Amino acid sequence: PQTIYLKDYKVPAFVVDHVDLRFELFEDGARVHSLLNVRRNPESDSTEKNLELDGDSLTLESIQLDGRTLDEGDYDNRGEKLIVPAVPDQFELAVVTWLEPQNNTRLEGLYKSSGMFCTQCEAQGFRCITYFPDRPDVMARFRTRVEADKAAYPVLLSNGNDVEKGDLENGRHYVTWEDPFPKPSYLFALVAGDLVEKRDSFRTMSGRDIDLRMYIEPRNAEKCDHALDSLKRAMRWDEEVYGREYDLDIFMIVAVDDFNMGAMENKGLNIFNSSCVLASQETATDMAFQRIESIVAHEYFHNWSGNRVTCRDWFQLSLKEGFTVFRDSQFSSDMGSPTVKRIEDAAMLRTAQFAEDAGPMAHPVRPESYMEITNFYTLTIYEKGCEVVGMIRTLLGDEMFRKGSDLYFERHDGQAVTTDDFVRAMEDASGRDLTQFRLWYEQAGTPELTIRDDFDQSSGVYRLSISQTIPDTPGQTNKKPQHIPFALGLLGAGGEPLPLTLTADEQDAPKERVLELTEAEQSFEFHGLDERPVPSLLRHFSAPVRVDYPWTREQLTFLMSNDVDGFNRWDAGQRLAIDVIRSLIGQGDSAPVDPGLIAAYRGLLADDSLDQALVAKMLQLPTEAYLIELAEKPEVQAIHQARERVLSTLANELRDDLMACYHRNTLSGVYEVTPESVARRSLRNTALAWLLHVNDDEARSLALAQYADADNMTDRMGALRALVGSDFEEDREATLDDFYQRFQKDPQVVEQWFSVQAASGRTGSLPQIQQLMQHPAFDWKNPNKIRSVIGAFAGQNLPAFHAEDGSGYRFLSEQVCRLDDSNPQIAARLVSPLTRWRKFAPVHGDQMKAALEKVSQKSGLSRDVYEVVHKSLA
Ligand code: DPP
Ligand code: ZN
Repeated sequence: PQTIYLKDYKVPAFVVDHVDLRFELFEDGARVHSLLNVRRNPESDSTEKNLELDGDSLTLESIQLDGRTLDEGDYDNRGEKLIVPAVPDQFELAVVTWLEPQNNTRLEGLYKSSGMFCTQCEAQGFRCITYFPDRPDVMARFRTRVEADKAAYPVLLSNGNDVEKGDLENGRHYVTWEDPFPKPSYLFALVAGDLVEKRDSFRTMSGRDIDLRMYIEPRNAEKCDHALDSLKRAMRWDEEVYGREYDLDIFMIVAVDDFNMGAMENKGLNIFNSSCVLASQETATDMAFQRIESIVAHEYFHNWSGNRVTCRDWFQLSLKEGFTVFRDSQFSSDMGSPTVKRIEDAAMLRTAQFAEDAGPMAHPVRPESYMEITNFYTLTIYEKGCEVVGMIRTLLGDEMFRKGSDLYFERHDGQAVTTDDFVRAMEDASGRDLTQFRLWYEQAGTPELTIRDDFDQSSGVYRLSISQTIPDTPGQTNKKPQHIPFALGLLGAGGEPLPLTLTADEQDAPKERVLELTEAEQSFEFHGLDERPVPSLLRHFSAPVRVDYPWTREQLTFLMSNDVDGFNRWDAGQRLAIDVIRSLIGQGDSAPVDPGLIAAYRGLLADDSLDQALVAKMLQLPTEAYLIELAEKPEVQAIHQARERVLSTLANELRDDLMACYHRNTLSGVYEVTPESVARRSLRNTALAWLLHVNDDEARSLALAQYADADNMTDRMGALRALVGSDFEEDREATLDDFYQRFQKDPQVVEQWFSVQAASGRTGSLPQIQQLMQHPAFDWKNPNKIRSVIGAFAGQNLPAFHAEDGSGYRFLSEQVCRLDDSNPQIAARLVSPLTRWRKFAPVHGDQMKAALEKVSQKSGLSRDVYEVVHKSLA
């Protein structure tokens, strides 16, 4: 496969002003008639005479230029390009292609999902539909006529407004859609199916009434309210916080079961993976409710950050994704608990994005090259990209940041632009120089801050010395220091926040500051202190960096209960637990657990006056994945055992406190997804899980009762998960059976049933996984089923996946090879746990590498998997 470089970017030689599409949909295939209005691009100085179009897996039926049919000798149709030589400066090109959506297992382009037709065109799916300059900087107006059998496909949708409809011969009908906004082909969408429509409406800030429509299969009719409510909240929020109003008269959401990603922001016609949009109290957990709210908002926000202003090329993907993730996390934060949202985002980033940034696929937020763009829909582009936007806001302040985003939207509306254009708008609006800050887009790798301090009693000066380094990553060495906003506070012995006085004569200094790190080594002095303070470093996780500071356990315990920054209270608890777990690695099953940790957790459990949402987060022990990420040459079983030792000790020692916590947080009344009730359910279910982890008999009865009586999925799943984590084998099996019987008709719940088993050590051994894959509900063609069994096993059931006989690795490589032929995009995601073989101790690493080599030897390997495997072995 070929590598594509950012430095080779050229503006397109031709532009397309208008696209007229006609889809004839049949059971054995689809015929696509496309009519393109093409003209030479005045902004290009290219003298290129030939028109180059992209095409993938298409059968070309005919091609006409200005009405003249071209013969095979008149054009060149090789591989993934169709070249029409010596075209005029302006012309019409009519192309007819034939495709087989019913056999499309890649789920890119036009395909079928439970009987309906749907599309996925980002990043390069449109070329699987017709020949087209399939690149985001070619923006055209689309008119789309969809024709299909009326009984089987009563609903026919595409982007924009429906402008015409009618009946055809042979029981067929058609609807024509027109999208007034020029858009790149990746935002094209089409849906045809037997769907139920749910309607709602929204009045915009300028008083326009927007028709909101959700299309679902009839069995899902009762699972739309949450998405529609979330959508309305997002629409209102984007008006209030960013001044962005919706621009079409209709906004549509469609749910499909077979989908490679979470959702897609097609103009006016968002298509969602069912698992990211459908919810009811009985079938979706609190986490799912929150995830749906944020994904619905994310896709909606793309209408401005992505669609109205789009990307010039795919190297700029974070322009829309980083910014839109930032916007959706601000939104979630405003809808719920800001501290909890920050904790969740930071935990994910530190566990998974830091790992990516330290691995063979590490790449900058704006990559320089790729082989297969779908491999770059990564945590770095999305989550680190979001952090980068967040740091700009921290540096500029809220008001300037809003001015910057207004300028960005105004200046670039209708354009395809770069991350640099985004930064420039922020600079121009605020007057700040972000030259050095741009390195965040250019350099891969996670900056590491080493922080040391000293206190001079006689002068009352406390000095912090901070040095930053950025590790080498593939293709990048000797990196320059980055511009890092570093928020901090200092605490006195009684826990009181102290003023941060930077010069001896400063009056009324603030109690929190954002220091700006720009050099490899810097130091800061704080004056007027009577005693050595306890530093609260990198508050709110103000930059995506690692911090090395020699905290003592006493300091961490102190910060856990005294810091005014909720995020750092949580972080101190995590660091304390990590320190204790690490010290137990390899120490056997009777090594004592630091009583300080037990006391700290007891304090958390007992204090009902604390923000319960924060307590719920603080009670979660650091995950195995994060402990592995932090370790050098980790041995997974040893880490697992040390963590288990701490978990069991806490559960045994705190038994009565956990019981009290369980009962105190039993809710009565109607189910609602507020931060308070989510926290209470989370606390209660954590307490239950811990108690069952040590096979507490009373907890077992509580779990069985909770399972049977639950009126919502969070509690039902909480009880099931706790039983699955216990040694009560009969209860576990009986409850799993009951759960399946109850919900077998609901694919989204069956996926949860798969993953709770695949992720657990007691139900997810390799033979059990293989058995789950034989289950009638498992489906090789459905990405959600693959993720919920194979993905959950390799990503969450770490002791089983990392079994020292290498069986987990071999299993994964076999599944990747099998999937590579049918769905390369999912195969390339699935292989990722193996790619970090260099990080692990040889007991793991050697066999992980062997498993990767096995994949690399498969014949006809897809470009997607090839890129990941070869970069990992390089
Ligand atoms: N652009 C899509 C998104 O919203 C891709 N999944 O992230
Ligand atoms: Zn997105």
